[in-house]
This record gives sequence, C-alpha cells and structure tokens, in this order.
Amino acid sequence: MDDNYYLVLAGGVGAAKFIEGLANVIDPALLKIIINTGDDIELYGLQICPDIDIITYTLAGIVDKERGWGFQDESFNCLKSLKQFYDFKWFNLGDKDLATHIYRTDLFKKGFSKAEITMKIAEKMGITSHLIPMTNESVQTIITTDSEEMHFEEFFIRYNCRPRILDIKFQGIDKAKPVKGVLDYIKHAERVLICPSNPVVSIGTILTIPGIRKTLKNIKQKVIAISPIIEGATVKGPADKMMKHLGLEVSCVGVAHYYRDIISHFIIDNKDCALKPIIKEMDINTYCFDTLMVSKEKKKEIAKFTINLEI
Ligand code: FO1
Repeated sequence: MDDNYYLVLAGGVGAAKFIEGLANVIDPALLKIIINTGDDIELYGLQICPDIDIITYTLAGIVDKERGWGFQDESFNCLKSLKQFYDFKWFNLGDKDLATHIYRTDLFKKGFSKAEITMKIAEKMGITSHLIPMTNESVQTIITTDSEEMHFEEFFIRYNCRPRILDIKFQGIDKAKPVKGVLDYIKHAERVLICPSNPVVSIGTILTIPGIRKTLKNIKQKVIAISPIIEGATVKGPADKMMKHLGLEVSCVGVAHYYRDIISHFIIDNKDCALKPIIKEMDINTYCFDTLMVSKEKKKEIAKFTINLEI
C-alpha cells in the first residue's frame, strides 16, 4: 500500500468545502475519503446518498456552490412532473442530479455494492480521489422528536431542524461493517483529517461503525480534527442541537470532548482562541486559524495549514 495518502472523514457541505481546499493544494489522488451514509434515503424508488453526492459533485467541480449540494445550472422539470403522482414535496431533486440516482439504483439492482457504485460514479465524473462510503450496509439516522420519529433528511429539510430532539438512532448500525480495507487505510495513512462536519450525525455515525473508533484511537498521534463550531454556533445544520442532546457543551471544547480519545491535534477558529488552554488540558495540541471557508483562497489556506502541521 502506498504510504503517503491522507485519510479524510467527511459529512456533507462543510466537509466538501475543506476537501475542495485539499484537492487544490495536493494531488486529489492522494485522498481517501470515508463518507457518512446515515443520511442516505430512498425516494421515488431511487437510492439517494446526499453526502456522497455532495463530495462527488464538489470534486468534479459541478456542485452548486451557493446551495452546497446538487448540480450548478440545474432545472427541476422532472420533479414538477413527479409531483403529479406523489404527495411528497420537501426533497428537491434536479434533472441532472436524477441521472446519478437512476444510475446508482440501476447498479444496486445489478448487485454492485455501495462502495463499488460510489467509485464507478466518481470515475465517470473524472475524480481521482478514492471515495468510500462508511459502510456497504444500510444505516439510517432516525430522529425522534416531540411528535414523531423521522428520517434525518426530513428533520433537516422538511422541518428545518426545528423540532425538539428526544433521541437519535442509527438504524441498522448493528449489522454494519466498515468497507473492506478501510481499517488498514486508517492505520497506514500519512495523517487522518476529520472535516468540520456535524460531530454527532456525520462524523459520529462513521465512528459507530465497528472497528473505526478503536483503530483511530491506536493512531491518534496522526489524527487532526477541525471544529465545526465557531463561537458556540454551527456554521450550517443542527450540530449545536444534537450536541446539546448528547449533553455536550456547544463549543469547540464540547467537540474536543467528543473526539478526545481519537485525536491529538485540533484546529479551532481564531474567534475561539481564548478556549485553547481548556482543550490543551485534554492533552490535545490545539491551533487557532481562520476556519470559515468563505472563498476558494480560505479553503486552500486551511487545507495547507492542516497538511503542513507538524505532528
Ligand atoms: N438540502 C436541502 O436543504 N434541501 C433539499 O431539497 C436537498 C436536496 C438534495 C438532493 C440531493 C442531494 O444529494 C442533497 C440534497 N440536499 C438538500 C442536501 C443534503 O440533504 C444535506 O445537506 C445533507 O444531508 C446534510 O449533510
């Protein structure tokens, strides 16, 4: 196995920004990216893998940068027609995006695994990075709210993360295994980078796949995480609500607590630099940086900083 690749743990939109930066400062072929699949959902009979698609479209340079998901220059004509037949209205699938889901579903029916399909789609889109779903098995993040149980995507999109969270379950996790080779990829990576994604339902889901957290613990000297929380708030999504549900402090300190057994290096935002001594007490080397990736340059800067960090 070549030994100078970087292993990345990724969710969706936040991860994609960081990965775009990485792909602009090192050869993208050096990236092995393990992607959360807890958000995967079947709609209209089609297999949709939101986080895999966001990373794929970003690396292919075709993502809609403003939304952070789906294709740029997208149209929604097929969706309009689908709405004649279905009551269901809250998930937006663009015409170009639909082609990905049709191809993926066709390959599933032909017996290919999620890992094989993910690589086939990536290769067809000209991506040289190795994209790996966290598992081939079906795992679904289910949120119990005051009123009902729902899929994470429904909580996130239909209800805009508003309902009170009573429970978070990873349905199917008991049968899930890491994709073949992944534990070895973690062991032999040059360094492991944890993206600024939701620690509970993006990175946390990956960490619950048997063997992954334990393997990371054994190589924690080379694991670097970036905080998705700045000044006690998430940049996007419900990470703050979910951290509160787990009893974690909603700050970079809370994120450090959640990762303390698997990381030795942690990048927090300049605005949180006053909290650095508290995190250092957890025996985590802590660095302050401008982590808000608002431009191509900012994405490259944090990627460069992470790659060049002395560990
Ligand atoms: N996010 C939205 O906020 N609204 C949507 O309608 C939506 C549709 C969608 C379709 C395909 C896809 O790959 C992603 C999509 N996303 C949408 C983004 C995505 O669901 C979330 O950002 C992630 O699941 C959170 O990680």
